[in-house]
Amino acid sequence: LRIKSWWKTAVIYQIYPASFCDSNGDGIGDLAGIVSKLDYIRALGADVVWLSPMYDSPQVDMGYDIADYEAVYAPYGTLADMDTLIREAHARGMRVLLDLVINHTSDQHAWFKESRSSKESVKRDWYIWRPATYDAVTGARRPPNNWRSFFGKDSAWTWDETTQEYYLHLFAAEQPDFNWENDTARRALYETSMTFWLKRGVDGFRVDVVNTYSKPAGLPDAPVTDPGAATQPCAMLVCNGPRMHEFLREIRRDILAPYNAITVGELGMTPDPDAVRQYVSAASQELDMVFQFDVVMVGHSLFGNLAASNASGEGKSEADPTHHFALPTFKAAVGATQTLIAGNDAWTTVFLENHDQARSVSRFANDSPRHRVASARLLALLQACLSGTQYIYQGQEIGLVNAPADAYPVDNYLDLVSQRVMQGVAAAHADSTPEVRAQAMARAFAALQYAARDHSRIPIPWNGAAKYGGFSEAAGQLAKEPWMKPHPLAGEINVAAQLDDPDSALAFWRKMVALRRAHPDLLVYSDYRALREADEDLMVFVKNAVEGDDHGKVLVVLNFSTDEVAFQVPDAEELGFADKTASVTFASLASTHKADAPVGDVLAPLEG
Ligand code: TEU
Ligand code: CA
Repeated sequence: LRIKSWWKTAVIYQIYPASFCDSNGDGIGDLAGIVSKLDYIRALGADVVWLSPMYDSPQVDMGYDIADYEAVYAPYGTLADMDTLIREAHARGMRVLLDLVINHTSDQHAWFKESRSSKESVKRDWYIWRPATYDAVTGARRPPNNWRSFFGKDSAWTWDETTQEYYLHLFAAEQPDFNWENDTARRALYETSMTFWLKRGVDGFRVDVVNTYSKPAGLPDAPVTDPGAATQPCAMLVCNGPRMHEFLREIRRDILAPYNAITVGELGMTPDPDAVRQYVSAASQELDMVFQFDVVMVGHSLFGNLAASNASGEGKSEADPTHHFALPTFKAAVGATQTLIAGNDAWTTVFLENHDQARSVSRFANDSPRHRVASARLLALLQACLSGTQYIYQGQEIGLVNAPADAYPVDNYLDLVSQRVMQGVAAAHADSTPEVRAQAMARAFAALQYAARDHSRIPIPWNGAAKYGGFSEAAGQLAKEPWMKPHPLAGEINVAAQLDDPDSALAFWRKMVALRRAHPDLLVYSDYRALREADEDLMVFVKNAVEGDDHGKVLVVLNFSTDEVAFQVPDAEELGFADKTASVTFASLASTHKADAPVGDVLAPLEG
């Protein structure tokens, strides 16, 4: 039997503050803009909002570099605006999650400034400082170990002139890693990042890189996978360190439990399902749910390889940037996350997008003008029928696609990861012929067009007829240009155009959310069983309710190809009915590729 909780059937809508809605026309989204759209989010059927970081920050990594946990980034608003947002959400029966970024702070945080000021500083040990090592032959100064930052190919250590030591940063140099081994530091971090906000009424947190706080003892070198390179990928070594579970239990017991606050952890680099379970089984008393990376990593290797491709530009085959994976790979990844729930009390999430991922229609389906609405519907139906807590990322509900290459040049990409990819390829080809260099740059740009984080960060087009796609609609003609160039397709894909269109992606998403709410036992808490796993066109699965009023099965058939595909309806045995001779009644079966497919037909519980 499944343990039931409000947050398991919740639908959580992620907001990226800079790009959601600009209320005052300065070109940057803000908290007042979010409040003005709460009714829109509620009408979609979502009952929780998760805000990406809105804290004071120099914005080197769009707020994932926090300078003050207890202050709001001024362009977004004030603490009073946050209080209003929390109150207005609660007044609508909605809950609010904040982003908890505690692996690192900004280098502009007062604690780090104090830590780097002197080796004698009382906060020196709040970050991870180590002396240099020296090359035995040349005597050259080298970092304490060979770890490579997750952002690019450079060392995870930066030399500090003032105190003549290196500090560790798994991400950008402006994001120094916090020293979780120091008890005083850890408690101070809990107070400022969590308790401060719990007292103000937030309902929980999305926990950034939730498995990197505890570092391996002695900070050993990472295994050499890239001979010749000075630094090495260290992800498998630094993730899931020895004290991780202890820290998460401590947070839950001492900080979150008194407020009944919930958590969803961002759990990358943890492919082993047993390792995942340790974080999310109810018995562990750590996190309530996690984002697994299985699905969003599908087709991502072109981008990943480029980011790490060597000086001669070698890497995996990048010949065809339009075809990145076969459907069975995607289906297997979905299946891997679904089985987490089966047979025990762990829980997972359902998501295809977030602020680190390009748009799902472009990545997993077909974003051509002819097929993109059908693709958005297809992916909405898929997600509505998966077990776990459903997340929708802003703009996903209107079927936004990646910015097309011809209308969105490389200069429009502002994310530091994208810029590092382009700089890395340029540097690697500094001595290549112009022709080879141009080819490499074109290939890198194709990778950005497919997988860059920028696509999901483009300002939301609220109204295709208004200036800048209506991102700053409230300010009208006085609005400044948004911080990122508007979406080139804002005229065609925008909220206003979909609000009253029953065939739109938005209308379909609303129906899917309602459907999921109407059938929690069948869709949210049910067991997943894949059929026809090798089929390259169709995704076919059965959901089995394990209990409840709508005890039964549902067969889900999704056509990912652009053609009509003949489908042989499974018999009772393939559907998994105990009585193999049972006669199966199909209430209906419809293709989401047909824009006129009535939703009532899309889901038809089967009684055996
Ligand atoms: O992301 C962690 C993470 O794994 C990403 O760096 C991911 O590998 C990358 O985006 C793929 O291109 C979290 C946040 O979600 C991300 O926005 C931050 O940049 C990062 O942590 C550092 O805080
Ligand atoms: Ca603004």
